[in-house]
Amino acid sequence: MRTRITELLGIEVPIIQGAMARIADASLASAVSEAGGLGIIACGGAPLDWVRSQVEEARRRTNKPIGANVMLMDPNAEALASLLAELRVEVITTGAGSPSPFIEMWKQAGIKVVPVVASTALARRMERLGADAVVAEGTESGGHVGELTTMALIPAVCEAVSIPVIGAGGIADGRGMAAAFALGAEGVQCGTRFLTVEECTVSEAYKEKILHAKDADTVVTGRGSGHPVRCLKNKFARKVRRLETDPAAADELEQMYLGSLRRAVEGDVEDGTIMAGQVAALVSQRKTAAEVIEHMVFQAEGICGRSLEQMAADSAARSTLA
Ligand code: TUI
Repeated sequence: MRTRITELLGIEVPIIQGAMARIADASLASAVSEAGGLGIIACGGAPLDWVRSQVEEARRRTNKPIGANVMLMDPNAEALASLLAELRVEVITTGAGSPSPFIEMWKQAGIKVVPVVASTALARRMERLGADAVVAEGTESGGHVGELTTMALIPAVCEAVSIPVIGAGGIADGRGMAAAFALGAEGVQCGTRFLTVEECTVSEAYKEKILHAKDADTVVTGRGSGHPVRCLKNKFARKVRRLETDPAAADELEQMYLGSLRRAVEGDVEDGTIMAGQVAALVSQRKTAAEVIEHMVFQAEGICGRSLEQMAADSAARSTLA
């Protein structure tokens, strides 16, 4: 299957794995890449030597392109940006901020730069600074979220820029993929769908929570603090939401967040932050990364009637005419 995204990134199917901080390591990323998509090593919150070792491990496991993600609120972002330029991963995605200071360096290193955006303003700025594509991520996604829904954001970003757009947020199967392509995307990014795959090393307890989640089981915490995070409802999220109504509890909340993702990832799913998108409710089977990818493309092509590839070609033509 070819779209501007597969050609740009040197992959076989236009599906990229969302970066999931403390979760997406060489095991998951290499499995997704080996299956023809683009696997991404999530560097958020990780020490530099861990990042180096995971990129090296992914290289041992696959010869296909590998991506890495820089979470821009990470205090280590600058050092990480340089390390990734040195390691020459094929693709860098970014989140939770603007990667403006690093784009030039990454381009110089021959790396494809794909910022995740939650607004047309950032998408436009990224195109101007030389980004190769953008991920338009709606608020249905897990983790740090923007305000706009995927349904509103994808077409708005497609109209705002000429570089190809990857849709994200609320996409976990071929129905979501077909919808994203209908809105103008030429690729999709899925995070939550890959949480429960065999090659994902997150704790069994975390996987079980995703597998049993229902549609109304996610909540956004931290809206008041400027760091809105979508996660599954649990004891921890309920306590956070209670304290958020008390302005005097701001410091206590800050303390509570520290280490809360790590706790959930390691298995403490009552007293930690289980980041997940709204589509957790659609994820009820474990599968392998390759099975997820194969089924998604099969289902999306079944729905489209005409091929996804044609829809993407139409989107590409529209954007170059604009
Ligand atoms: O970044 C994400 N999702 C994430 S990052 C993350 S790690 C984390 N850990 C603990 C607390 C908080 C986060 C978990 N999930 N998605 C991409 C994304 N970026 N969504 C929204 C944005 C975004 C929002 C505002 C990007 C830029 C922005 O403003 C930048 C500007 O300068 O306009």
